[in-house]
Amino acid sequence: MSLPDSRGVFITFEGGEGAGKSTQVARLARTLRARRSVVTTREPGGSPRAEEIREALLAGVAKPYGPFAEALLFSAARIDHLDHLIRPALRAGEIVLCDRFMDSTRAYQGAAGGLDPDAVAALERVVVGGTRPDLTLILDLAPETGLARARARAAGQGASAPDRFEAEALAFHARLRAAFREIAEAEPARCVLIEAAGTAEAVEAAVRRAVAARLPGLLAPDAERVDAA
Ligand code: T5A
Repeated sequence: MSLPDSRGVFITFEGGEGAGKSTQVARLARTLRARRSVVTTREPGGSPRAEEIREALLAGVAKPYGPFAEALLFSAARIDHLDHLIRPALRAGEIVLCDRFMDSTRAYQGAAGGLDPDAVAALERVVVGGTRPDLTLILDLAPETGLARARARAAGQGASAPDRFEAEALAFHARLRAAFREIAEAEPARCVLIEAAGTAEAVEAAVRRAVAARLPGLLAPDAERVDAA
């Protein structure tokens, strides 16, 4: 369900570490910008105050307090992000492409972190309310591959240590993948599972197909083709 006064379109990208979400947000934004005004954003973060909370979360500041405290901090960031960026952009009729959103809390703090699903659902109800994504693209990839991609990128950027969640054991990442797949299965009207093991171009083509099929007003069917750029 979208905001009652929303004229925009809200698309979220989800998946495990290094699945290619940021890459695909940028590629879809480039395609859509030819037609409509697009805002790209991310969670945690997306607004100045939420970006401050992001730093603390990824540094592991909340980890000792457990998954409920972490979920509360992700929620605090989400409230600010929704109020200051997402809802205003949707009201202005823009397309909002968001790298992670509420499904990451379900998967990371809930399914993989062990937080009671009722607590996750209650938080979602009060924090997200009616601002549900119109479409969620879940990039599905073996965690070993995603973590290797994330590590290679970090090495290229001179970063040495993995962040709070990259540092979790492989079993945690396997639970994450299963959780995202379950979300896609449980909410087929909102979610599309995208096979993310192929090249960035192949994944982009799958993303375009999903957008053209689910939101036909945004992308003409022939826009599924990825231009050789
Ligand atoms: N979190 C977040 C929670 O626990 N709860 C929550 O509620 C929320 C919102 C955010 C962390 O916070 C957690 C989840 C995360 O652990 P982050 O740094 O934003 O931290 O982490 P990620 O969202 O996982 O972002 P990553 O950048 O690690 O992954 P992406 O965006 O999925 O991947 P991307 O596009 O940056 O690609 C990674 C590398 O692979 C290459 C790219 O060039 C890049 O080098 N690549 C490919 N290589 C081969 N083939 C392809 N198809 C490729 N696509 C991209």
